[in-house]
Amino acid sequence: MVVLASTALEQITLPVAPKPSTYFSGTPVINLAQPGLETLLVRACEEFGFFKVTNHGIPVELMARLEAEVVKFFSLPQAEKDRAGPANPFGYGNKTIGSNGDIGWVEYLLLDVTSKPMSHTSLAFLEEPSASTLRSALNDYVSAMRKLVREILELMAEGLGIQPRDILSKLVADEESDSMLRLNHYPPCPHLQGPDCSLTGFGEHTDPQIISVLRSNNTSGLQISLRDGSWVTVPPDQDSFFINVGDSLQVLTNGRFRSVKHRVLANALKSRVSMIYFGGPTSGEKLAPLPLLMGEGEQSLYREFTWWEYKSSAYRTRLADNRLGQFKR
Ligand code: GA4
Repeated sequence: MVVLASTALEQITLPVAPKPSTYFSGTPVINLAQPGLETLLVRACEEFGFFKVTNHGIPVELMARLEAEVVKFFSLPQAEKDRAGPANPFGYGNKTIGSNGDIGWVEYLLLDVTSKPMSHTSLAFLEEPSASTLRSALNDYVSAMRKLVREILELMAEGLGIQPRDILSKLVADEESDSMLRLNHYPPCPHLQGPDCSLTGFGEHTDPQIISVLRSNNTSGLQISLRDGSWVTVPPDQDSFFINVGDSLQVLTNGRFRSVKHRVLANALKSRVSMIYFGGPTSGEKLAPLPLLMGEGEQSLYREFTWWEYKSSAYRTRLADNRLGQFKR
């Protein structure tokens, strides 16, 4: 543990993590313009639960525009940002993650982007005229994310050989499908200049939803856990998206796809900005292994539960907890 005391009032103790490993060169890359990518996609979900998407057709200007708005927001005076908080779970949060004691070297905005247009359920500060450019960038970005997750889930169904093609994508395509956007800012952490430690920005966890789409600036920090339990650092790529298989997709595939454990380490010198779209189902959606994916005599690893049931139980856990454990048969 390291104690950071920036002022007498602000004292925080954060877990230290091993120094970031060298860059991992094995991240599967799925080129959306390449024919026959479905097989690679399925293999990536089985082996890593994680892959990078290139040739996605989303203009880099759209990503850069939201990033610039996000940087602008996090550059506001602390009192201004605090007006959008405390996150509960939506809103502005600073170092506190969730409500069960997790902390990290991060500040964030967590937004419920389920309804369209977004302003219906979002925070009051987003309604203010001063937030209009942020709101517009968010709306455009979220529309692009909705389309991308549908496309990826359709390719997954194709790769898995299950029909109809929208068997997975329809789960996130309903107007009421639970979707969130997380905008994270990991400030540089100069206390870290020592040789062999770094600070946890966002502790290890899996995402409860079906699928998550992450885009970050070119500052490293994201690590994923491989099957053998080792942690590797993913080289950042601001023009691509990184996809995580979430717990719900692990359940739907009866464990064939792996919900990837990941975390973020703070950087000593550069700030990291990431935006993550989480695609979940509607509250009442029943989650259980898809019968079409079950082999002869294959036992279901999980009991059936609704997304609401899973989400409410997830929100009572700590980041590193094994959330699916209690839903196993
Ligand atoms: C992890 C994935 C998403 O960031 C998130 C997180 C949520 C939160 O920040 O409020 C949780 C975390 C996430 C899982 C366990 C609980 C809830 C923090 C936490 C300790 C928005 C989500 O849906 O689940």
